[in-house]
Amino acid sequence: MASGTALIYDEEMTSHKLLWDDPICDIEVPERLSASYEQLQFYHLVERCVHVPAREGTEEEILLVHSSEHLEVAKSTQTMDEEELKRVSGNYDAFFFHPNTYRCARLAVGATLQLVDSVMLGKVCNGMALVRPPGHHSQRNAANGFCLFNNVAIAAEYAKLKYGLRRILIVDWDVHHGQGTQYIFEEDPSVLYFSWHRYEHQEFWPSLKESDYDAVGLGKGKGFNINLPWNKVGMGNSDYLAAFFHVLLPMAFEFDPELVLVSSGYDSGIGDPEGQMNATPEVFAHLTHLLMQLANGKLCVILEGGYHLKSLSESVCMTVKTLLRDPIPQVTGEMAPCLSAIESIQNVRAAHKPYWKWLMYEDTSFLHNLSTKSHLPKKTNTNPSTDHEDKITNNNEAAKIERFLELHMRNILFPVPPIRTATTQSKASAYLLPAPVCVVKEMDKNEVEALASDFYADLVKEDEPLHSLGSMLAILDKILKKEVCNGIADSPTASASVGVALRYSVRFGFQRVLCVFVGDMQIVPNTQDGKVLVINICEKEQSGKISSKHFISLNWKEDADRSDFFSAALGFILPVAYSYQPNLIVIAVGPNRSIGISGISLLFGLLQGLAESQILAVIEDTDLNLIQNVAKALAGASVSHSGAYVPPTQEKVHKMKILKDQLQQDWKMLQCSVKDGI
Ligand code: X5A
Ligand code: ZN
Repeated sequence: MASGTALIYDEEMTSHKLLWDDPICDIEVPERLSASYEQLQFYHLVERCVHVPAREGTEEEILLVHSSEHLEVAKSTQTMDEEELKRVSGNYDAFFFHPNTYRCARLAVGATLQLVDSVMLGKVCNGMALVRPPGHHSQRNAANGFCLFNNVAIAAEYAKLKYGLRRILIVDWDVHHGQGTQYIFEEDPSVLYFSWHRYEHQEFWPSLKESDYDAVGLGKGKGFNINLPWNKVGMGNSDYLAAFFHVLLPMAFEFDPELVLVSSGYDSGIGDPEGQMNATPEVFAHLTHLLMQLANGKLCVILEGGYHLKSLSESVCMTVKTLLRDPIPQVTGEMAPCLSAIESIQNVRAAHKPYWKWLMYEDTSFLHNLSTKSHLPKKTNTNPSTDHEDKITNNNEAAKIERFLELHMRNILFPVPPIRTATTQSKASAYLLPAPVCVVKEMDKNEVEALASDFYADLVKEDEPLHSLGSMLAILDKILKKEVCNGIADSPTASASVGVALRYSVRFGFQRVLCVFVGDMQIVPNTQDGKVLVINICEKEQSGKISSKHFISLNWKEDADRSDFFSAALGFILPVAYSYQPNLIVIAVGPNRSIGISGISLLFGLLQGLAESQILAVIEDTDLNLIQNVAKALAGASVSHSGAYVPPTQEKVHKMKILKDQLQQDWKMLQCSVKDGI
């Protein structure tokens, strides 16, 4: 199993620069690359990565995507004087040539392919390439939007050819539409292309009809092109996360890619003059983390845009830190997508309904951007947060960016516990648990009594209390002291142990503890004060325990081997959890589990994006396979789910909808349509 993160950077790519006045192109500066790299050095991230050298992409590789005419024009610019360069540049929409541009563009291609090779050959698990010029606007026969060769598109063709890959996902989180990439793969079902982009009803560059949500691909490629147009500026963390939960991730899990490439533009981040969006650097940690759950962790991140040097470089650092599997900082801001974002999400889901099984039973319908074309009548109880525009105009831009940086610095420098995963399962760990799992001693009778005797009496039967608490308390104590990040405790009575764990952590000072219980749960902890949110995943509705804001009963029974739980995990549990923003997560796996190991490990993987990855697992089952998989997921090893996922039945989709309708007022990240919420 590959581990490690590759970093590719070659200073020579800073030599490509604008030689004359051009107010459109003058933001694409060499400092974008050097500032990002220097910030990585500042946070000591460079030395933690595997250094991989760049190389020049070969002509043959460039021709995988581009015409020989295009290659020849590019090649011919090497010996041109300034006047000629200016003239050739003028043939394209927003591009400039420098005598070294051709060389840099070949290095950008080669760096990207080096990254793909490192990941595909198992030298590393994932990585990032810092390249210039960027690629995603570049087309078969044309430079465009600062891009000469389409680095990511070439990488996808290369991976198909060299490694025989049949399913590649390209996630384009740059704020511009990668129309070049769309054109290249429009008819290709082996490449799923997702792009969100500032669109403003076709007002924003490149102002194309085919950037809208109804461009779903052509011919055999129908359904494999996903456009999520943002029709307002000011989109933020919650809008981006909602797009992942309700559009990209379910499609990506159904698609089941063998490799994920990110067209990683940070002009979608706060402060960027092009994007005018509000997402903070932390959100890129979350997006990265979520994508790491796919393709067995094989994730290649390739730089595209990003023009606010500080925002860009901090976001690059968040991305690389996450690839290195550091804990994920909490996202800031109210967790509720805005109305315009929900409309876009609703429209793209409706457009894709014919092509994706997970959408088959969803009742999607087009909204056609009512609120943004003409204004929706405003009712008093607006469900989604109001649109961003008012907020933005009222806010002093500079003060806003100052605030984000201050919060961000606190976030990125937060202490990382010296040990990632702890367990008390010494016997199993000796030969079964993955290496980074550290074995700690259970608490003995006296220690348990000293710590918890005043609040377990009603939870634990007299003759067995210490047995069930020693392991859990030892791990929880280490998580609370930040000596470890997460851990697995075994307990013969999981519900009782969890009851004690919740009381203990609330008394310790945690304001929000998320407790996910898989299996039959005997004891419902007191959730009245909102300091605990329980999600109980079980086979049957338990009598008298109907869902309320802080106790959610999710009845879900899976087939033995094939998991349909991904749809509930992505479309329900994650949105609720992100809305709640827990400080600690307790996941209990009890008896009579209704979901399989694959679903459970997915849950552990996904939830690590929350609570700074502080998760306590309490496992009643002694199934070693289960324990091993949970340990792997907690230790940050990528878990293979390949082929395991199937779409949910109509009955389950229906049940989920009822629950969503009931809870979306409280947990706003659940919203993905506006027609009945407002
Ligand atoms: C890679 C990238 C933007 C081009 C903007 C032209 N290109 N107005 O972000
Ligand atoms: Zn861009």
